[in-house]
Amino acid sequence: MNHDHSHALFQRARARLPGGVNSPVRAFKSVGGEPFFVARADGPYLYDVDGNRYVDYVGSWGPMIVGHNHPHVREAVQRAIGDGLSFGAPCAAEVTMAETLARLVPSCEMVRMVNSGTEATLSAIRLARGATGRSRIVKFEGCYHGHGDSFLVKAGSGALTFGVPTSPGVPKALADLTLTLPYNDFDAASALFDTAGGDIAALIIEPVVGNANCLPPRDGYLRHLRELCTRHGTLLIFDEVMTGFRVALGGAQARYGVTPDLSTFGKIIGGGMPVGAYGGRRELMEQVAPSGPVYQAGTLSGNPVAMAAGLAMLELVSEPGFHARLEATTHALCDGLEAAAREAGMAFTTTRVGAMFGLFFTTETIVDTYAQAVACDTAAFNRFFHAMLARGVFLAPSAFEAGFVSSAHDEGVVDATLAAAREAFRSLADDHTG
Ligand code: KE4
Repeated sequence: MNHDHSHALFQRARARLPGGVNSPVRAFKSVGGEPFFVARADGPYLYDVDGNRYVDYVGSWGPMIVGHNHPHVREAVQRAIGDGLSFGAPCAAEVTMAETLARLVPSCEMVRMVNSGTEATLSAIRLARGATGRSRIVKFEGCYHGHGDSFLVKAGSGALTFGVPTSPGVPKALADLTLTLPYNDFDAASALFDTAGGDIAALIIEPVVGNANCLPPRDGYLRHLRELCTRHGTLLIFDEVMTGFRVALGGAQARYGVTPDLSTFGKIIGGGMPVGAYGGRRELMEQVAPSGPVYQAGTLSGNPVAMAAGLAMLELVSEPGFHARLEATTHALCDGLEAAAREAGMAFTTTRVGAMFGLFFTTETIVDTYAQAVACDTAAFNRFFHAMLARGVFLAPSAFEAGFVSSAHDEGVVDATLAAAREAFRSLADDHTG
């Protein structure tokens, strides 16, 4: 594959953008090499500036669940653009979005639109602290909730990838208010609440972890956290920025039957445009300005073009059987990858929840803890990443990210992916045997 134009662009980018990117995980720092620059995207494919085509399993990190450039989304945006880009005043589309989210996620009687997942989670935490009068929060090692100061403590995603789970610049006084727990550890959660439960404003969790690779919750774990929070007056926050509308139409809370007090969203609800949201019970949300004292605002919140994109995508994901078909695609992909690895004699396994999945180079058959994820052979993953990229398949450029399928990933696309994987695993095995 030729990458001359991407290389030239990356040289220019590094002169004016930190690391040459506008978001760290795009830089390929953990997998090595240089990122390709995208010229356009369509269906399951990305096309780079050198004319190379890739099957895309990143999907803009989750939003592109109906594939790129879907006509229903594109036409909705084109219509909205014709009426103007931004008003700074209420418009009907943001009311329709709020009503749609409340209908699809019944725990969200009210919502507030923001412009990113980060804004959604930091706003939800501020609301929880304001509503409870408490300051401490609990998060989980390896979970990533955006780059808000309170969350950059043992964080996942890029923070974990680059080995800086607790970022410089976060005052110790603030970091000390963030308590961390190991994911899927029932006893550790009980012990923490026994000692500090009365001081904890909120527990925020990715109900399915997607930022330390993909780690599903153990049976009963989310319910255990729900019971602990209820008992101690702590607000349970499901960060569904990634899982929302992906692991089920109603998100992880619908899939696992556990109702949080607050939920955060992003990605899919923007249809590819910058959107986030947080929501919950009316008596909580009415404490947000201007109906209540907890301040939060945003120039472009509820932007009419972004609302049009998100509403069009939510219409598509609401079609009967959408998530069942996507889950079947995920299983076909992951079963095929495991079979290809076995044929090549590689120690490899996968996790899959709805339309998201995780790839692990490990002898473990079940991976559902942060410790297991970080113990995997990341060097092998990095070699696999490049072996697949060279064969036209773009996986998440980090061993600590989840993968995503879309409704555009049809049987032919999955078969082509698995053909590339059989070659890639064989090349790894050949390298391994020297
Ligand atoms: P944004 O601020 O990036 O829109 O959302 C932050 C966020 C919050 N919560 C969860 C569960 C998330 O996964 C994210 C962002 N996800 C990463 C992917 N691991 C975004 C990719 C990036 O940082 O470039």
